[in-house]
Amino acid sequence: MASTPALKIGITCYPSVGGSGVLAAALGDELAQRGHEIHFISYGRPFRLRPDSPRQHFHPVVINDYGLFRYPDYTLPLSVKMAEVSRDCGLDVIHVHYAVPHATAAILAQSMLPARRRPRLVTTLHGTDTTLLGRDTGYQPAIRHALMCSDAVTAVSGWLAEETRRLLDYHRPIDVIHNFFEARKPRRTVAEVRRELGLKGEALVLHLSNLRPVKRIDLLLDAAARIRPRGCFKLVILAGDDFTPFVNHVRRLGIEDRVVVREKVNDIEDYLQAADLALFTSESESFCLGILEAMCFGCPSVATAVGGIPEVIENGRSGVLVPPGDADAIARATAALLMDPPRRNRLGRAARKRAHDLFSADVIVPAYEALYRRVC
Ligand code: GMT
Repeated sequence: MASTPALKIGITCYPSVGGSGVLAAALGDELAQRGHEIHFISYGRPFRLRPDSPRQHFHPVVINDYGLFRYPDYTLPLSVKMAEVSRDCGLDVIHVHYAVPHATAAILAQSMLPARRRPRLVTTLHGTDTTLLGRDTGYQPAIRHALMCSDAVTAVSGWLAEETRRLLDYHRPIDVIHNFFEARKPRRTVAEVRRELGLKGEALVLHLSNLRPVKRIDLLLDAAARIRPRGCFKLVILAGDDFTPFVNHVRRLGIEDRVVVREKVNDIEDYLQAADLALFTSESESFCLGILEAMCFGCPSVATAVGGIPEVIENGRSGVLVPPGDADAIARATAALLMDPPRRNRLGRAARKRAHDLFSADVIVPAYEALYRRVC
């Protein structure tokens, strides 16, 4: 239990498969374990939220698709639910993950409440809310306004904080609070997982992501096709979305026998524990939770040196950074690590230690608690 008084915290996030939702659900879980009362407010239950968690509540937002509207609206019903939960449960803070439209809805919710019942607003920027929408003139002024009205703004990497200052012309303080990951116990053994994947002596190269264009799955596959010796590995893709759009690319490259895909996996720990190496080819990434998830299992990554990734991996110590967009360089770096198990183990050990020292719940969650106390 928390030594200082417990807080009542509303959390709004995208509940579907995605790093910001994973982080928000894990944060809610950790805060609840530390004695705080957590209220998730969203259109769906965060997918990693345990059904039996004490002090964690889920308030669904109902979206009505009125015939008059060409596009269903989420922001208004979200703001109404935020105001309702704030009033009924006496929230101290609403913490929104991903600015659009959550921060705007929270500002509206605040203005619906009498001043003394208004919760404080903490907005956490996760990535494309700055890097993509922050460049869009149809969104930029609204995002900037939402940040100006927040009681605190956080970013998941120093790089993202800098990008936010640059793209949104936002010059108030931004707290950099990196992501964390606490692994659950795998359900199956490594041998069982390898059997399920049809692995014999090959190394398991893992990629996990939501497959969005910034993840450059085309480059991932191109690089996989160039790894030599060809038969030394299998690329296992844990896809947070439908892999069908990439099937033809796999065929064209002739690597059907090298690629195994599992869609919408819940027990990622089963695969993480079995991975020898993780591979990420993103063109932009504010943090890359997948790298951290692998690190927690002593699995080093080969990843493109973009965005906040160099804050997660120290090149040559806890993983390997490669130039973005270069399939040959990615293939060479991956092959070199696959051929050198002692180096792989060394990097893996350093990766696990770094994950524990810098990106564990015990380090990160108190930073959020301190922030809540500051704004309250
Ligand atoms: O910003 C996004 O594209 C969505 C977001 C998500 O919900 O998955 O991903 C971002 O947040 C993650 C959690 O903080 C980070 O690990 C990802 O690096 C980041 N994605 C990008 O920056 C592209």
